[in-house]
Amino acid sequence: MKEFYIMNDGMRLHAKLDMPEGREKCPLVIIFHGFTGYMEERHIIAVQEAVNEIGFASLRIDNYGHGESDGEFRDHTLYKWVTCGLAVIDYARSLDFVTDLYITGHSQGGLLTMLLAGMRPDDFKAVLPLSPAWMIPEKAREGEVLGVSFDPRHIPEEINMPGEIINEPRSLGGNYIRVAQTIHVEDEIERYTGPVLIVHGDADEAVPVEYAYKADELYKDSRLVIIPGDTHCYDHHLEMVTDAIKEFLKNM
Ligand code: FER
Repeated sequence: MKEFYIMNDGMRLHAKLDMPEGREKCPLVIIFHGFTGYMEERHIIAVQEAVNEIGFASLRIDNYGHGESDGEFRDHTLYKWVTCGLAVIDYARSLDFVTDLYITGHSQGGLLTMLLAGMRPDDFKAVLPLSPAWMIPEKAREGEVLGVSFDPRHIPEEINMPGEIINEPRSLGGNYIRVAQTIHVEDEIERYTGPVLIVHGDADEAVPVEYAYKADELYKDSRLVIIPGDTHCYDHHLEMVTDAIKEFLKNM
């Protein structure tokens, strides 16, 4: 494992590169965590280990305002995550050993995966949004984030996130909402016509599984794997998630 920082406009993004055994050249999977998450979460490590096991390198990232990267949680927005994501892709493309590039992300990281795929449709052999929280922009326009309601036309300076869905209560700046309101995920779905694997638990308490069905319908070339009875972070059948990822990647 190699631990380092990728720079984006003077800010440090904490990164870990894990290589599969005995490979000189191989594909690379970029892996993003979700809202309030970080690269050492159980389900993120499981994805990393799964792809390494089948001969793919992995690049885990703590995104802006999360984990050991620079920036405050309160100040993060989807635009900041997108520009950091673009810097990570530039870095990954500069690596000599990389044959093909893949991108995956969980929840808000899954939404990020969908946005980046639409922005750079030629860069990825496939994209793998895991329980993607792609309702965030739509909900922000309707006046809701993480179950907290507000007036979508008069956005508060600060939203206090309750500690039920995320690990601890946290405060989020109004710019998060302002930015989210401008994003139209359907446009980015339309711009990416390559292979997609969507994985989602049908007892997800944070992102309704209906969004997975809807994304699967809209993508031109997607596979949907539903994990029966499982939660947002796959508390019950994480191995079904990693099996689906391995199976999909091995067939690329
Ligand atoms: C929300 C529901 C889910 C939300 C964020 C999420 C900011 C993301 C969860 C995750 O990334 O794990 O309303 O609003």
